[in-house]
Amino acid sequence: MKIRFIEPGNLPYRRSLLNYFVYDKYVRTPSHGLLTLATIVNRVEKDVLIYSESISKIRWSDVLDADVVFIGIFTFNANRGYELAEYIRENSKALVAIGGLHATLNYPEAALHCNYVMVGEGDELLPEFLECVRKGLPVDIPGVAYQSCDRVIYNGERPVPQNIDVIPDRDLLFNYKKMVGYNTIWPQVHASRGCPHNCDYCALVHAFGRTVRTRSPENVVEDIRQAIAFHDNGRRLAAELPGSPNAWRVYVSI
Ligand code: B12
Ligand code: SF4
Repeated sequence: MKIRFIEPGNLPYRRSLLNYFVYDKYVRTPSHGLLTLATIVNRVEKDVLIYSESISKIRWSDVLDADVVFIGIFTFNANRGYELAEYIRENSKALVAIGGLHATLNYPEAALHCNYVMVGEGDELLPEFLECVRKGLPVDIPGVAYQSCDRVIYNGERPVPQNIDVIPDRDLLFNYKKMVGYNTIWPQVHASRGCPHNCDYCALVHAFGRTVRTRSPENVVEDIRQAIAFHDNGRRLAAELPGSPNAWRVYVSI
């Protein structure tokens, strides 16, 4: 099957001199979640590629003949994600599935714009989902929601994955390698998921839970090593660190 992932862009909030440096214009760090999921899917499906609108334009001739298109949305890029999903549904035969934090928290809304909404973390859900599609079976598995007539059917939550030791294959993101020399693109490594706190305004614990799950130290160290190797195209991102012209700075989230 031909599988494409899309990270929708995030427009500047308002065009002005003050937001000249906002994300997507000058800070471009593509989704670690989609890179992780594409890496997992690529273990069983060979034709897998991600487009991030913060890195490149989407090559529509490539996307519109895909079998399945996965779109990941946060709240700040949800509208753009819905716009892309509708465009793909109108112009291709691809199954369109939307996932990510915003879709997880608002699956009835997301269901209006796609064939399937994927609720929660996709690491174990995506391979199961693709297995159903491959075999032509109904996708009635936990973590999936969809619109049927005027109702939204939701198959219920699935347990969060405990093994999150995945090193993302950064080559799966179209044009990423070409862009890494720009100092607005930071290497990202995520060492854990979940948060033990429960701040009122934060959506995260609803999606990832209040138990912190960690990757193994060896896996994180190897990821940092690969992140540096991938981003090291001769132009050192952290060359400005005092006293260490060849030092590296990697965004590690714990
Ligand atoms: C790293 C990070 C950044 C980085 C990179 C962002 C990026 N493009 O990914 C930077 C520093 C650039 C950044 C900036 C911003 N961020 Co930020 N960021 C994070 C952070 C710390 C980690 C995100 C992450 O990679 N998580 C780990 C991965 C594995 O999780 P994930 O992406 O959610 O993916 C998993 C699931 O959601 C699901 N999934 C995701 N997509 C899909 C798609 C399908 C089809 C399926 C099946 C599943 C699926 O499966 C994945 C694997 O399990 C989160 C907080 C957090 N801990 O999550 C905030 C967070 C995402 N940021 C947030 C915000 C608000 C912003 C900004 C708007 C801040 C601002 N005011 O400027 C900007 C937006 C910039 C932009 N265009 O991206 C909010 C979003 C809230 C919301 N409701 O959407 C968060 C959740 C923080 C918070 N607590 O509120 N951010
Ligand atoms: S991730 Fe959310 S719940 Fe956890 S400390 Fe930060 S704001 Fe609070």
